[in-house]
Amino acid sequence: MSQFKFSAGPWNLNEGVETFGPAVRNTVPFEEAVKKFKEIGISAVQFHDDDAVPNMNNMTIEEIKAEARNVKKILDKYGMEAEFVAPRLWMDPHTTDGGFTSNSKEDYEFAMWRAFRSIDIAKELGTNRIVLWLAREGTLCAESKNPVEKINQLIDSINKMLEYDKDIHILIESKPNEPIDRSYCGTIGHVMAVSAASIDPSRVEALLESAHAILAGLDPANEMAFALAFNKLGSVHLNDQNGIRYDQDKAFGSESLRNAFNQVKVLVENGYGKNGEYVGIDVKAMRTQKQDVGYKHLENSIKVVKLLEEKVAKFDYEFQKKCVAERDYEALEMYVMELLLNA
Ligand code: 3MF
Ligand code: MG
Repeated sequence: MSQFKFSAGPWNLNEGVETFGPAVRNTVPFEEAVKKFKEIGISAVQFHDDDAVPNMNNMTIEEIKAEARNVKKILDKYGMEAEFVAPRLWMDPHTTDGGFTSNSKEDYEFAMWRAFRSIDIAKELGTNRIVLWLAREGTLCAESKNPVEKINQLIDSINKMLEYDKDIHILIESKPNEPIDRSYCGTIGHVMAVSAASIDPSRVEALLESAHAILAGLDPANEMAFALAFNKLGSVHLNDQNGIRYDQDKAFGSESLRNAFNQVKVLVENGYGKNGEYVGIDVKAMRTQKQDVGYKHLENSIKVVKLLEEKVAKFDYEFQKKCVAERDYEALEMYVMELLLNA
């Protein structure tokens, strides 16, 4: 049992493509993925705009909406929800230099078109959450963009989305780098500042992914706490990461169990999920994994969340208070280690 609702995206059943090698697994057809998600305890699907409506660039708004309604039927068939829609602004030739911060007017307009269409798709899928992972909003060459101008352009783009639909909430997924060198929205602090500068801060929230915090050299639980302190943690992407290197999206808790424990602890203690927030699992299967077991990373991550919820339920807050009163943090730390080790 878990107190949380879980979500995942079709990309989490990845084919194993990476920089130095091609796909090693077949693409799982959408309906099959939805079925599998349901079977392993996931209750909502995360979407990129073109996961829901492939070839959307060549379609009219009405055609896009109609296609989204077909996807909604598949979700309904399995009693699944849509958590969010995220414009995929990193694959298309129009977004080679970013979208909202592109130097090209035409490419900027394309990015806004995709952002508005993502809102249309979200409404059809029955969600008011839009996620912006600002993949290429930043630079590969520092001198190529005026950073102050571009950050204001980004805020302006978010305002246009807020104006386009009065009901949508925008969740910014911070990440410091990859695929670009320097991102304009690298941490939850950046997201909170952008939110505060927007025309409706109550509708601009944060999505914290564990691996992204680690890539920024920060502690994921602490990043979640920062957003929670402002009542703005709209979603999380749980996973793990072996230090500051390429984005690994490993199974949750597989590298740092104590960090994972503290992420679950901060979510439980702050009633995360009470307003319908999902615990997203954004993990990639290892490239070595064979086709038929290409979903275990998801199943294992959910299992780890549940086991850690049990550990949190056992956490002895009286003992913690005593350690704090005596300022014996060594004792508290050892207690946590023994709790996690079942010692
Ligand atoms: C990249 C990510 C992305 C986002 C997704 C939804 C492909 O590091 O984490 O996954 O989560 O685009 O915003
Ligand atoms: Mg993510």
